[in-house]
Amino acid sequence: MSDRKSFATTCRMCGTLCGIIAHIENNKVVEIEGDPNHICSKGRTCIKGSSAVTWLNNPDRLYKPLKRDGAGNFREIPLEQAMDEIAAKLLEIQKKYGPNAIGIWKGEGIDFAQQENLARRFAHAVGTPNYFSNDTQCYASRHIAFYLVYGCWPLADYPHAGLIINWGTNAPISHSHWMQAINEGRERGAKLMVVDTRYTEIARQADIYVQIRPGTDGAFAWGIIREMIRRDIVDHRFIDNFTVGYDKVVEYAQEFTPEKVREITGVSEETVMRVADEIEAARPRIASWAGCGLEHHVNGVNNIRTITMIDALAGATDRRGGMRIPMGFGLPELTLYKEKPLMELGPIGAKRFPVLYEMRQECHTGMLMDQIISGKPYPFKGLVMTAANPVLTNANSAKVRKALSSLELFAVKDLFITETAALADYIIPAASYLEREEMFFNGSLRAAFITGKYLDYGLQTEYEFMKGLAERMGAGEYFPWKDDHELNEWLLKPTGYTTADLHTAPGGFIFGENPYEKHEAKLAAGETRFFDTPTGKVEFYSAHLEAKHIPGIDGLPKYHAPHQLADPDTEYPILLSTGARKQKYFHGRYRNIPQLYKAEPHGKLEMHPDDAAALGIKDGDRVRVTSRIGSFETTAQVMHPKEIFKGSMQHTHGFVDENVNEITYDDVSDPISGFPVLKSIQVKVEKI
Ligand SMILES: Nc1nc2c(c(=O)[nH]1)N[C@H]1C(S)=C(S)[C@@H](COP(=O)(O)OP(=O)(O)OC[C@H]3O[C@@H](n4cnc5c(=O)[nH]c(N)nc54)[C@H](O)[C@@H]3O)O[C@H]1N2
Ligand SMILES: Nc1nc2c(c(=O)[nH]1)N[C@H]1C(S)=C(S)[C@@H](COP(=O)(O)OP(=O)(O)OC[C@H]3O[C@@H](n4cnc5c(=O)[nH]c(N)nc54)[C@H](O)[C@@H]3O)O[C@H]1N2
Ligand code: SF4
Ligand SMILES: [Mo]
Repeated sequence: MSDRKSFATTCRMCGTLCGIIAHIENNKVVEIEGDPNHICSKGRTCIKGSSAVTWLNNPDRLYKPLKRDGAGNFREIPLEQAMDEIAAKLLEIQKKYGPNAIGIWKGEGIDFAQQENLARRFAHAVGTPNYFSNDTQCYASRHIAFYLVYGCWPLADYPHAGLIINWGTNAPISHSHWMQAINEGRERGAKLMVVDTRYTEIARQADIYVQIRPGTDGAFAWGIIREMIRRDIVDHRFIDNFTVGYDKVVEYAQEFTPEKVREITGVSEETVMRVADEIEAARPRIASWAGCGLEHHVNGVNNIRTITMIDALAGATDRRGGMRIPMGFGLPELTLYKEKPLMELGPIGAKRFPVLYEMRQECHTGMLMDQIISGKPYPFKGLVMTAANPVLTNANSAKVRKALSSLELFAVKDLFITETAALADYIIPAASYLEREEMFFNGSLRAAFITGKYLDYGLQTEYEFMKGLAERMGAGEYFPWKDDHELNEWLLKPTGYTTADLHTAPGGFIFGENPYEKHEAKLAAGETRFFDTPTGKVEFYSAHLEAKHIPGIDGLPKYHAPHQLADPDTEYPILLSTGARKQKYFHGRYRNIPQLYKAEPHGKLEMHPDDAAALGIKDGDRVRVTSRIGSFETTAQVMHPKEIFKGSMQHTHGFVDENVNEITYDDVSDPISGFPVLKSIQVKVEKI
């Protein structure tokens, strides 16, 4: 007899957090559909969301901990024994090499909110500052850019916008439910402008599509700013009362004449004028979003700072239809950076990338690999990793494999034996997102979302895993809550709400209103600080950043040509962009969902027909791609001339047989964020 039960919850097959209804029979998920009551996704899902049924019931899923034996084979061992042995080994390493010789790394599989903060808490609880995550290749660069300018990350108010600008992002594929809000705005008359090096799914829908030379968005943005100043279509009231550095902006922008912009970016003079026309018509209702297409360049942070300055100059900041300033929820701090900062223990990367550490408290995953191998400046020997697969996702896969294989202890928590888990000493099976209660918060909509433990296979949640290790390592006092549920009640306590309240509206529990123009209210109340930056104002110019004395970086986000243009390597004449998202996959994930894998089993090298012809390559030919880091083989996909910027190619990551990270550099990075240049790798391509 069927005992079918249905629960409204949040999809975690990617980070977009759509609302789903999970239908469960006999402790098994049998169907997933969209939750029409979810305030953002409104009933829509994507193919990954519904394919979770196949993924979560996959016969390869792990239910028993595994330990590698002397011969290199994995054998099942009891959970308690695995936890005891991992904790004992971590303690032994700390005793032998120092407390900072261990660390924890969380990946995109559990990104954000409490799961991320739990990993941070765990590190500091057991006495090491070494917390790592996928965010040294994702998001942190944008976070730094927006926080430098606004002290927060303002969110696009698409439904009320007059002009929507998307830079280096492809929402229909990467954040499909955001299209609801974009379309809502467009139905009300908003224009859509897309800036991308490739003619993407969203570019095909745009009113204005700007094809730009990779890594030059900053120059284009300065050209737009120059034209805004020339036409005097900036918001002087906002600028005078709420910003610093405008005079410097006016002076520097003069360099970026339309002719110069065309030379640098390949974007015509007419396009700059057309964009200024649209800004003039729509201001202040300008809502923009920067994707990871901008952050994976050597000048990423400054390019993002520049494009977001357009919004502020147009007066869009915290205006209806512009860029909403999010509000907090007053939750208690789960991390221990205040109680136990542990700076004296040298968080890895904090010296070389001080802004990354100061603004994100991220240790640097690329530098970790070097440190494991070299033992310098201090030995690093034990790593706990959860929800990540860096063998496929970090730059320079060969180095990642070498480093992770040489650890004295490498413990991985995952649902599957991934390419990375295969290198581990221990693998602990992970509970999935339908097997734990967790919360998500949207500060722009002031809404919270809650999930529940709707399946139970006796598997440890992330919280139970970290609590279990911390207790065995003598740091149990930092994990006093019995389980995720108790932890969530503690987190909610100051808000006056309980998890039961949130469960009344799993598709979005509204805490209250997030009013527009909060800076105006502050001014009216006589306050002098309006934004959470060092000056309390929107900072076009950051004295704080300038004082870091990073070579080549001053307070204004000046445009610097990316390395491939400033100092081109003639041996590797083609510019390879990597990692454009595929609808079916999520980074290294979901090739084990047969119906998705069958449709797209292999990665392909997208190229312009002229570049293909010059290399004697035809569509479908096998090719070898080589950079100074390594090489890999794949299949050529010759595009329509409009589809990709001539001279550049693109290959998505996450494919085992065509692993593009075999050739990505781990040693060229944005000097502010430390991000590797995953969108600008110099390569050569030959037909095999
Ligand atoms: N289906 C699916 N969805 C995902 C993911 C996934 O793996 N699969 N990953 C998730 C994660 S973790 C993230 S961070 C997000 C990322 O989401 P997005 O930021 O939307 O990333 P992409 O869809 O790859 O789009 C990046 C675009 O930038 C373009 N680009 C490259 N270089 C430049 C440049 O110099 N200038 C400009 N203007 N454009 C450039 C590329 O051509 C590409 O179209 O996606 C998330 N969503
Ligand atoms: N060349 C190139 N490389 C890139 C990028 C690029 O654009 N170009 N993009 C980068 C970006 S933006 C990102 S975010 C990173 C992502 O890189 P990773 O952090 O490595 O992300 P995934 O490949 O999604 O791996 C997530 C793992 O978590 C597991 N998992 C899923 N749910 C759970 C859970 O609940 N608990 C646990 N313990 N495990 C779980 C999955 O099985 C999977 O193995 O990749 C980066 N890599
Ligand atoms: S976009 Fe797809 S995978 Fe991502 S949360 Fe929504 S339904 Fe899930
Ligand atoms: Mo990401």
